[in-house]
Amino acid sequence: MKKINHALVTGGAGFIGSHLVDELLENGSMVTVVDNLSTGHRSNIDHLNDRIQFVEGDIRDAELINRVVKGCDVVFHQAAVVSVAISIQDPPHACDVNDLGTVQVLDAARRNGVRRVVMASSSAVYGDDPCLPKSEEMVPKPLSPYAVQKLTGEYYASVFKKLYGLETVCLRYFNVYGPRQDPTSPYSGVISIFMDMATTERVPTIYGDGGQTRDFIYVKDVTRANFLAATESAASGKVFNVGTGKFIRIRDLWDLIGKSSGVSMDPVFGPPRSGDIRESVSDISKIGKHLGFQPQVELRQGIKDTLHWYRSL
Ligand code: UD2
Repeated sequence: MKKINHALVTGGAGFIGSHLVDELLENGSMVTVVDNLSTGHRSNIDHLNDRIQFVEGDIRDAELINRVVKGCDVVFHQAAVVSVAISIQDPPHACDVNDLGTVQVLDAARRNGVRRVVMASSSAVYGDDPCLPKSEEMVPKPLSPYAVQKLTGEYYASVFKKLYGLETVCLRYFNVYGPRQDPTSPYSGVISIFMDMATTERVPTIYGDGGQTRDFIYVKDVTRANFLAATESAASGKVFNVGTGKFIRIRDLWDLIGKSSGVSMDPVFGPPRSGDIRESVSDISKIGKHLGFQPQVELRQGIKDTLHWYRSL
């Protein structure tokens, strides 16, 4: 297990990135954050102002990214256009950020002696494959520009390892939730939207019959997976699912959030969202075997903690 001396977190003012910064500081690392604040918020890292170096800037800016990566031994690449819907509305923009941006980050890393890059990938690469649970050996079937871009990032990671000896690890996140997830866009994570509805006593909409399943993982478990991916030697060159291996139906999720928040409201059912995936659950045996990772936060507990945060806003 290697220590992380100085980490660069791209997208470190975002939902997952900012929790990762918290985790790195708790583990005694120095941290630099680069974020263009397009979807991230300064408020996510305000509490760390005097403990990190924050650089407002874009990962596509080669001069900037080469400058900020200097002296870092690990890069956590979280910055991206994270919305599948936006990638469908504007594929060139999403491609520019998600692919060119990723190549700039990888290139800056290999030019400046970074030991390892840990990349945020997505369960989106599996598409709607009916085989369950989704395991890393399955042939990817991307269904959106976003999924293609995340898969392309994985291929670049593998090529940079082979060509330049840069250690890379790709983490395929399933549905991540927790404090700081922004509920304000219609494409925000469903847990953040349902929490917002529950705490303001508004009726949520369930798209379709609510029988679709998701594997929800608490953000702190995701940051721990990132930490292990950066420090365990067995991780280098590999792709891992980051999920819980458990699933819940969306209509049961609303019941759970309603119960936890003490509201009892029937949801409205709307038409299914186009391109919605029906079943999603991860196989986490690979990350368990190679990194010793096991999720620690049960959905019920994670929802309680997240609700506590939404109520404090
Ligand atoms: C997740 C990721 C996305 C991509 C994708 C890959 C999030 C926020 N998004 O999309 O980035 O990786 O997985 O497959 O993690 N729903 C409702 N009512 C609402 C909002 C959502 O019923 O108000 C449903 C929605 O139709 C879907 C489920 O809840 O069936 C989850 O939706 P989501 O947007 O949280 O995440 P998902 O799985 O579509």
